[in-house]
Amino acid sequence: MWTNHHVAGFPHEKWWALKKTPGSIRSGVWNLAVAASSVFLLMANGCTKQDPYVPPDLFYYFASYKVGKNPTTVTPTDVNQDSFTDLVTTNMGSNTLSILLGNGDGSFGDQVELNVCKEPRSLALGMFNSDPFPDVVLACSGADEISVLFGRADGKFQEGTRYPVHRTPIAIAIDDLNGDQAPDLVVALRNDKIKVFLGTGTGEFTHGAQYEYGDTPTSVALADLDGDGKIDLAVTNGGPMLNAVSIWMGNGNGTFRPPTDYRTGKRPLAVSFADFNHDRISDLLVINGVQDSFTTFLGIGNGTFQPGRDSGADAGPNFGLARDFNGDRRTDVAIVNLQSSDISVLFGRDDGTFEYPPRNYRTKPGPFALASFHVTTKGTEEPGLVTADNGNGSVSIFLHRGLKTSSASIAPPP
Ligand SMILES: [Ca+2]
Ligand SMILES: [Ca+2]
Ligand SMILES: [Ca+2]
Ligand SMILES: [Ca+2]
Repeated sequence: MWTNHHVAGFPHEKWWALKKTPGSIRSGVWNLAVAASSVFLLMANGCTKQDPYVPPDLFYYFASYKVGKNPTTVTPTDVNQDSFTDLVTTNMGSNTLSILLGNGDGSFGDQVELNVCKEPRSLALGMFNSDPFPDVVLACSGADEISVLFGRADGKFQEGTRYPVHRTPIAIAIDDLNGDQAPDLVVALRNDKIKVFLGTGTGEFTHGAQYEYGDTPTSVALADLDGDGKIDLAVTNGGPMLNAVSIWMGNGNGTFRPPTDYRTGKRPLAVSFADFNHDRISDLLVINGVQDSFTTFLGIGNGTFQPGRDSGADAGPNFGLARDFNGDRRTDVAIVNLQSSDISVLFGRDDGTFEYPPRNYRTKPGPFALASFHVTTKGTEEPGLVTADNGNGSVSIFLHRGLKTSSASIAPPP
């Protein structure tokens, strides 16, 4: 059992202990990675000496903004359609959403805090009705329901219908599962169930299939993995019986075929899709909450995956995302580490492995979730990062220094 509140008291010494005693058992993944990169350097260099790998320093801390208590997610979107990116957080400890309207320069206005359902644990955005304002659906883990909110022109949300689920919804994802252009929902319930809701296109949902499977689902993601036009599903099962990511192939009508499990690290908490090896086939990024690792799975293209490869993060990784941060066209990852209170940025090698060491950025206490965002929705400037600081009731903005600087700093010597 674990909850999302117990983050403030985690020791910060863990990372230092790891550095001082590199032989400790907990740093196994790290040591492997260090050993592997040393071998790589030896092989690459022959007899010549080369400086150890230094990860580029791409981001800088910009500002923090107050939100509700114990934020668990942060989602960039343009709430009021003014072309500046805004932020929405779910605050489990205060049963609220916080909406921060963007100023278009990386700064945000003060939060507007809205009372919502009990313990909003996660959020998905979609266009549920016919107006141009993004709508929200919440997995309300304290109320055994999902709650729909409709976006409005003033940047607030109007409460829609709540739908009961049985029970403890923990994660939610949106896509059109049955091809009728109306967004549908997949909800992971902590008591080993996956529940589908089908959208009507007018903002309402009907109850769809429910599957009993797995062990303590923790996250869901939707994408078409085999290119048949039917949306497929990935679910992390964080319970000790499974420690796996389950892949469910979609039938295109709101139902899924029985899943295939792929072994992850211990207690997988978050799954997302990325392309780590540049072959245009979806790969998986899974963040593991125990033993400080994350796992990448390279996709084969038919909805199946190669066995996962573990890489090390800092202490207590909780959530991650994949992007090309340094502009070398290789997909990198950024991970928030709940216990060590930092972001780790790891630079990809185009094969699902990463350069070591990562570049770490200190955050406020207990960073729980992370998103990348553009300051405006139309601009082409470099993405910033935003963390939901669970232990601090804030979001924090990290801005990108810009690719010109970073590519100069990583250019080989003449
Ligand atoms: Ca649909
Ligand atoms: Ca498919
Ligand atoms: Ca790929
Ligand atoms: Ca890259």
